[in-house]
Amino acid sequence: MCLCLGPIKSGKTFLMKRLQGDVIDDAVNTVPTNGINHFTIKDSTGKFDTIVRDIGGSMAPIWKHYFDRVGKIIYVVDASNLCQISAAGVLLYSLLVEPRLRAIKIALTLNKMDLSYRQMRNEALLILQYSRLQKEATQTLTIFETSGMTGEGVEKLRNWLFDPATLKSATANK
Ligand SMILES: Nc1nc2c(ncn2[C@@H]2O[C@H](COP(=O)(O)OP(=O)(O)OP(=O)(O)O)[C@@H](O)[C@H]2O)c(=O)[nH]1
Ligand SMILES: [Mg+2]
Repeated sequence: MCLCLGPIKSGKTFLMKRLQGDVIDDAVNTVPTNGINHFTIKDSTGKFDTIVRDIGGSMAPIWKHYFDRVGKIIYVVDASNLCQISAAGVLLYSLLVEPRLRAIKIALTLNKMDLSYRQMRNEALLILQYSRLQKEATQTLTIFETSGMTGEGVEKLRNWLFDPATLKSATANK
């Protein structure tokens, strides 16, 4: 099972809609997720699919109830929200120290990269205290730069989700 987590309004639901292949236009508006969305994501050939559970940022205090049998987490950070990035790092740290998540793969996703006032990758990683997190992490972290709005980085994220080297551990835990 794969979870999609991150602070409120970081763009999780929007990004999952994009990954699922929903039509994104001006009419697509997301509402804050006060619960869980399930998205069916297909691989690039369209032959295989997997379910991603998108849990609202407002539910962070109870994310831990959904950690059993998790193999992967897509952790979404809003790179345009300077005030939120360091809090996102603290929240990520709380996942890294969770015993049930010790051996998982994490896609650290710097999102909303279409916005001109976003933080650049290196600055965002600095604010997240990434090098410190990485030293302590037992998990494998991979960094992505994405935009649910333009679709940037979305195919790379899809390939990570279906990477044969990591898929086995994720499906074994399904
Ligand atoms: N410019 C830009 N805006 C985005 C992007 N992704 C999401 N947004 C906007 O950010 C807002 C929040 O997006 P959501 O996908 O609902 O955020 P969320 O992380 O699911 O929020 P919660 O469900 O509250 O945890 C919406 O108004 C989106 O239109 C993006 O890549 N670029
Ligand atoms: Mg949401």
